Amino acid sequence: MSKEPSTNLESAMQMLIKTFHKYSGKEGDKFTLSRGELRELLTEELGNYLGNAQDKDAVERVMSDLDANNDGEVDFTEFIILMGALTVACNDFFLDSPPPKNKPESKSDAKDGENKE
Ligand SMILES: [Ca+2]
Ligand SMILES: [Ca+2]
Repeated sequence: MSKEPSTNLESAMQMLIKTFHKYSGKEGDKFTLSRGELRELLTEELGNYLGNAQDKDAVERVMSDLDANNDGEVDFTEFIILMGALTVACNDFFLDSPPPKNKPESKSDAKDGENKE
């Protein structure tokens, strides 16, 4: 049933699924995230993007935003909506700021040798 992912995007999709189940299986319903599981996922996996996930109110807000069917749990569909929204936010941020490195078309950088990290 489970095919091996062969592209980056397929791997990313598998990672989303794996990550969700890593946390959703900890307590209660194995296929949904409770508040506690959601907080853990946000803190462990998205700490850089959601710096305030420690904040209880922030988790509550994310929870009530995501919980479209109001059952107090975040299912995979609801989780994917969060990931989609976050990815859009990251993309907006990326478009607003110049890319820090790995620019494919940089002619002048090659000579000064200062851009090694
Ligand atoms: Ca659960
Ligand atoms: Ca729900």
